[in-house]
Amino acid sequence: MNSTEGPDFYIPMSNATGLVRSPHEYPQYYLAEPWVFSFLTIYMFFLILVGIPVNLFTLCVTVLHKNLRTPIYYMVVNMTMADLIVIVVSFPFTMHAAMHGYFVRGMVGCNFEGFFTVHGIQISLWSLVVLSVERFMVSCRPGIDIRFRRRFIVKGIGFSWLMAFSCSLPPLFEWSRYIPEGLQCSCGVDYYTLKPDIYNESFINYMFTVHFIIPLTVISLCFGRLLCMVNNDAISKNEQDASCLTVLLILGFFICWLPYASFGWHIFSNQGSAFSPIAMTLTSFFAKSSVLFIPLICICMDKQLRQCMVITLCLGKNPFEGKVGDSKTSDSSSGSAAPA
Ligand SMILES: *C/C=C(C)/C=C\C=C(C)\C=C\C1=C(C)CCCC1(C)C
Ligand SMILES: *[C@@H]1O[C@H](CO)[C@@H](O)[C@H](O)[C@H]1NC(C)=O
Ligand SMILES: *[C@@H]1O[C@H](CO)[C@@H](O)[C@H](O)[C@H]1NC(C)=O
Repeated sequence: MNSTEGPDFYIPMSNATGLVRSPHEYPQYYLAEPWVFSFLTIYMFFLILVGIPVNLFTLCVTVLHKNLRTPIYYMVVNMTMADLIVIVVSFPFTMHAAMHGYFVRGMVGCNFEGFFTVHGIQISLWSLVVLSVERFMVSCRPGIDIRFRRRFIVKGIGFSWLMAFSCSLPPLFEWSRYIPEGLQCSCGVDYYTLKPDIYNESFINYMFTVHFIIPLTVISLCFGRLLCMVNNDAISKNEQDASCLTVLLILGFFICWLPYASFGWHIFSNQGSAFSPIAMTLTSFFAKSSVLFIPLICICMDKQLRQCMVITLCLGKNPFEGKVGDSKTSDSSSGSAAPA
């Protein structure tokens, strides 16, 4: 046996030594040294501390500037909102658990943490799908009506929430389940057991097909077209920049999530084999850093958004003097929206 199973946990360590304890009741310091848990606590604290202001600032600037009312920035609003939900609602649970070395809040906390993490991340993933399709349409018909594109994106936002719910809700209703993973201080879905009574196998297959392979395929089909739009002088500079930003957001997302997704799939398809709990936790906590990459990519790579940020930070005065078309929209009220 490579593992110890309980009714609501699966620990990747044999209980031959008699050390293994339920992660809902006892610290898991036999899985890793206490300093590893301290490190995870500090890391989560860092993500919360940086993630909230950076996402909030990006969200406020994007909402406040009228010249940012183009489809891609609608999606930026949707994705930063999803990030904020994950950071504010689910990260404090993870940090608290890492601080104590086990899931202090029991199954309720685990469900809460798992649900909001999966939900938020799925919103970002499906937003990127909708965005890729929208970019693809623009590349086919550059003159396409902006009102049509806006309606498409608004429907796409609704679609992203719907798809996210269809991935995050089932484990709460006994189609699979949320379960502590790795060092037992964060929760993911159950890759570890087949559990026929909760149809676990079918859920994991469904999740990886519908919520990973299909979005990945759609994005890949559009990706070549997106790359062609970057630096293509046949289309307007703004559309080139939007495609460039989309490409970077897609790369950021998959860099964050591919290690975790492949590890999860590996565990699922090799039921019962030994794996390192620390490696599992590393990929999962690395994936959590994806809440930072959307605003950071926007700030570092998108000139238009960065200029609007500077205007907001300068309390509405435009230091570029006319380089950004619509500076009237950034009156003094937008300055007060910037966090101190
Ligand atoms: C820290 C908590 C984590 C990483 C919780 C769980 C995450 C999942 C069950 C993720 C599933 C997936 C998503 C959201 C998007 C990429 C593919 C995926 C199926 C691995
Ligand atoms: C592991 O073994 C010890 C000693 O036999 C026992 O007290 C403990 O409950 C076991 N752990 C689990 C999770 O079953
Ligand atoms: C334990 O893990 C090893 C290596 O991953 C594997 O070969 C073995 O079959 C596993 N044992 C059980 C009982 O699954």
